[in-house]
Amino acid sequence: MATQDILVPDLGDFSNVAIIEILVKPGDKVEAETPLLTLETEKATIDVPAPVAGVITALHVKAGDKVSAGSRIATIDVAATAAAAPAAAKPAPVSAPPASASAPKPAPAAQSSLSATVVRALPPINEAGFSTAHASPSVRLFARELGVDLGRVRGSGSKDRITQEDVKAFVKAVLGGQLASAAPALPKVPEVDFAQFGPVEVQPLSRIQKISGRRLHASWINLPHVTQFDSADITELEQTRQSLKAKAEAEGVKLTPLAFILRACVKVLKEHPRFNASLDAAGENLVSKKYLHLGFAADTPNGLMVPVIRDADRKDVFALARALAELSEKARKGKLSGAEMQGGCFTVSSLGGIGGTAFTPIINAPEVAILGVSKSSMQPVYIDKGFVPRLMLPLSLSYDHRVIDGAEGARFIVALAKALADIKGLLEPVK
Ligand code: CAO
Repeated sequence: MATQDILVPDLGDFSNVAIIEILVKPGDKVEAETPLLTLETEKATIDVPAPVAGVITALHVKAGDKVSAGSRIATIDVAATAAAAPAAAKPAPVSAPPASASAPKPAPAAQSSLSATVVRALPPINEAGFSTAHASPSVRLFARELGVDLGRVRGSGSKDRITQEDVKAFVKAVLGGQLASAAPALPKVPEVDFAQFGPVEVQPLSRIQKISGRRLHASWINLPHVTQFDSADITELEQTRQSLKAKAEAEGVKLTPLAFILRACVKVLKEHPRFNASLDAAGENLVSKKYLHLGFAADTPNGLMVPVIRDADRKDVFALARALAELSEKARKGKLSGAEMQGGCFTVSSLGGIGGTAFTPIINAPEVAILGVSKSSMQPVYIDKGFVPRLMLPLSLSYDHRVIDGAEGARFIVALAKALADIKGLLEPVK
């Protein structure tokens, strides 16, 4: 047995870098350049490949450990021809190769029939989505070999990183019929050279617009949306809000209608727990959440953001108003942390401060429903054989029809309108 140690190669400016995935185990036979583990720097993920062929006899690190150039990561029993000096692995390219360089290679003639079946069954690779997917070079290579579009794979690693297991699970789901397979690609919008019709100016979308655009599009094409409309009588709510406004302001809180709307959502979500759930990746199980974090759409100079109010069910209207103000201020200043935008169960998008009578909000998937709120207005309402002026708030509830039936959607919005009309209930102390 001729063993040699494998060391972390020169990592340029990086040191003390976390290992996020170990790709081999003792006893594995590896070729030179087989990825052994994946490191994550602040800027990218890097695979450390085997410098020589052989059999891994020991691993000296585990996922989560931090390493620098020269750290011993594994011992390998090298093939007889290999050099016996300690081997420093050569890092794989730090970032994904550009789309053009990574175009799929023609399938070798000897490719197994399984791979060929997989490639035929899978949806075509969308290069834009593939290149921006969060995955290490080895996972990218693996996905390329199988013809998997990484843009469609949901990552289970830290920061939603896609692992090799996620790619395998995706392939299994497609082959098992749980996910859409090689359905025809979406028809393309015609490409037009606008300059031929008059002067134009090209401005890049902001990073946030690109991210939210991709998510909205994913939701729009993957979730069967239904939007249910209703309106709530908020006459008493508004009178009470006006009477409490000064007191709230003295405590530094701006009491807007949205705080009451969020409180009403909490009450109704508790009575309709199916709305506080998500489908799992395979679309086979409903994951019910035993917590209640509410997202709300905020219009910011950089684009649409959705801050999340944690444990909204433990907050009264004043605490909700305070959280709304703090998070929307942070959103506008671009100071929201990642954690402040994660974990939402249900989202409210309020355009009531601007105007409009109704709109059809897009669900913030994988949530299953979203409430759109438009501008309240005085309306003649027929009560006790006569028309009376009431302040009516238009509501639009979009839901995922795979999870919510139409009757359930209607029950939810009716219950919400009832909760909004009951100001005493909204101001009850939080249990
Ligand atoms: N009907 C009538 N008036 C309303 C109202 C409604 N439904 N909702 C709010 N208003 C009023 C408020 O009472 C306030 O007036 P006063 O100062 O007289 O009380 C005014 O409109 C402005 O409210 P606001 O916008 O400061 O506060 P808010 O709590 O209603 O909303 C926030 C906060 C962050 C949700 C909001 O500023 C925002 O960004 N909305 C846009 C959301 C969005 O873009 N959604 C679309 C997403 S999909 O593309």
